[in-house]
Amino acid sequence: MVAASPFSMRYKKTKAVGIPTIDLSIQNKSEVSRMIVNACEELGFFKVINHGVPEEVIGRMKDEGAQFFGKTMMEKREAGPARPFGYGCKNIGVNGDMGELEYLLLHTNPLDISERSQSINSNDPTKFSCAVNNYVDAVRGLACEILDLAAEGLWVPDKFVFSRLIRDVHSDSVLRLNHYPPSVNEWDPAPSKIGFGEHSDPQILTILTSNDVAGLQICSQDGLWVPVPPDPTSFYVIVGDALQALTNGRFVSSRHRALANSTRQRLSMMYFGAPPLDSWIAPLPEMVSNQNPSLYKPFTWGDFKNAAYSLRLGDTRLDHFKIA
Ligand code: GA4
Repeated sequence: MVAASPFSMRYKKTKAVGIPTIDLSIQNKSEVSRMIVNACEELGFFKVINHGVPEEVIGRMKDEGAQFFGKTMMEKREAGPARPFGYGCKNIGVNGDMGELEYLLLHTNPLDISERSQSINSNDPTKFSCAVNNYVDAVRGLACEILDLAAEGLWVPDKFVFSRLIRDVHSDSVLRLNHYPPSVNEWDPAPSKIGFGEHSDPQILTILTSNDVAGLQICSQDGLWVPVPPDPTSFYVIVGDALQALTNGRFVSSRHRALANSTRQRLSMMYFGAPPLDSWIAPLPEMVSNQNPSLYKPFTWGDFKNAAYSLRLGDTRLDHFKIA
């Protein structure tokens, strides 16, 4: 008899919920802004198509990722432990969270990338750093475009109020490549394993893509898990905690998780757009009124990040910054 997975008892039901798809090539920009605002308010999660990120830029980054994860464990460990940046296997963060995955965490600062490239692709470090820098430039541009449209849709007079934070040269943005090895085979149809546990992203905005293997799920408003169909040509956009705070709770940071239950390996790539460590995050004055008083105390991104790392992956860390 096959023993029940320790995780299977904790599963909530899954549900077919429509994930908004937003076509960024639509000429009517106020319509696009409106759709982005709706998606950020309802689910904090949506898909963008016709996003303008060149296929080769995505392809080169995926190839570098696949090449890295195909190395021996000893070679991968040369990239250094992911504390905070480098190669990680199963351990997530520093407080005992675990998942069925291995990953590469990189700061997006070009100097950090070029220093680390040597140990990640010693045959051709420049090829690796070029792939990462081009990818980061492209997805940062996409994140900024989405944030500017969101600001317009919210009727905030300063259109660049969000994107400025992640465009800053001192931005604390991060790139993450996750590799979920195949976890089941036809003779062992084991119950789903948690690849990366339920959580929200602490940053402003996440831009995610993957290969064509399923696994990502998002939590709907009524607490049901919604499977996200993989789409290697599109990007999924995830509202982070910092954007929820900046919009005084009008946008919701989306809780999500990844299952590792496929016969095929899953590779996903996430850009997490974050402000500089000393940037202040507080609800925008335009989002606050007598009817909607400020929900959060002002905090610096550095304070918030420290709180995130002192808590568990699944904790709702914004609660610690709520005004009582
Ligand atoms: C979730 C989003 C990003 O993957 C990440 C993660 C980070 C890590 O893996 O080191 C954290 C997690 C993430 C949130 C809470 C803390 C920090 C693990 C963890 C338990 C890189 C990030 O910035 O926050």
